[in-house]
Amino acid sequence: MLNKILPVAVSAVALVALSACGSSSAATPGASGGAAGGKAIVMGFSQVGAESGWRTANTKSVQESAKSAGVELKFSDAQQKQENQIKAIRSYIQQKVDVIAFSPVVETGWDTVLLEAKRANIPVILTDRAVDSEDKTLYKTFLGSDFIAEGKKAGDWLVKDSQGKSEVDVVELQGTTGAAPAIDRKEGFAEAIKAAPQIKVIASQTGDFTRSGGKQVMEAFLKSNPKIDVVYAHNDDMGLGAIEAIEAAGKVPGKDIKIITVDAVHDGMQALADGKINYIVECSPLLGDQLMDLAKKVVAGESVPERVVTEETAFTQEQAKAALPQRKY
Ligand code: GYE
Repeated sequence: MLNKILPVAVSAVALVALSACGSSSAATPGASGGAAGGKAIVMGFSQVGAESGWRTANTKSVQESAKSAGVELKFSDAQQKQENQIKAIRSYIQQKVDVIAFSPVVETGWDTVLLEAKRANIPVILTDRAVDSEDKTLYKTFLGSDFIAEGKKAGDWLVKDSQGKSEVDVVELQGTTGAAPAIDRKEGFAEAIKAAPQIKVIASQTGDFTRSGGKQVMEAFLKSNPKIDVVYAHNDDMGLGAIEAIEAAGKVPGKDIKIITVDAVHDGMQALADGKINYIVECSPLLGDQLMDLAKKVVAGESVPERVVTEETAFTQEQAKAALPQRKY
């Protein structure tokens, strides 16, 4: 939107300057695009895709915050493909944007393009997901959740819930293969359930963070495993897909098979309040305001912390009922 508005606004100023004919208008230097006079920061943002409710809320947050912070946002959706993100970043470098922000779909394979940005003197901010790179100078800061802690919270709840039980068989629906939240949520959960040897992960596969992926993988799990006690899904959408598969198999989600998910987006919280999910670990998608603040600082050459961690909680069914009316996403 701002992309379109800005050239119009600039040409309007240029017109005024022209019609002022002869008088040395103070508006002219600004109109010709000089850096002085509070020119809006231009941010190139490469989003992962539109795979989940979380992602939709995150995109909305970034777009709204850019608008209210007066940041001109160039936005592109990579449809969950790394090659598309690399293309978008290269095009932002060519366009000489002031700052690049992106949420890397997977952790590895970014060094070359990030080096190109660094050589062009364009600062990079990682938002939501991390990259796995030795070279920490390739980006200024990383804003997002602690995904290992999220996985631990999910596991801790299950350890408590499994007290006194003889064997608890878990199937895991993993996020996108190679993505930071998939790797870390798996790791944190595995760490926590070590405390209860009766908990066993009997199957674990990716559902790509989508509802349809979660449904498909859960259908296959149900066919090949006669006893499933718990589903641990790396996000709400895959958990919601699993609910459909469980119901289609004639079982009751939340009772016959317990479900733990991560995110706490609206549809997940509704299913939790309805008793179909048993526990949700929150992961906030509302990163826009903090991202714009960091961008302004980075562009101004101010120092920023190399890691900014999002604050989050977790919800039981009762807590979801109480929280739902005030949820923003
Ligand atoms: O949990 C999931 C989304 O990177 C934290 O990506 C994000 C994850 C989120 O698709 O729903």
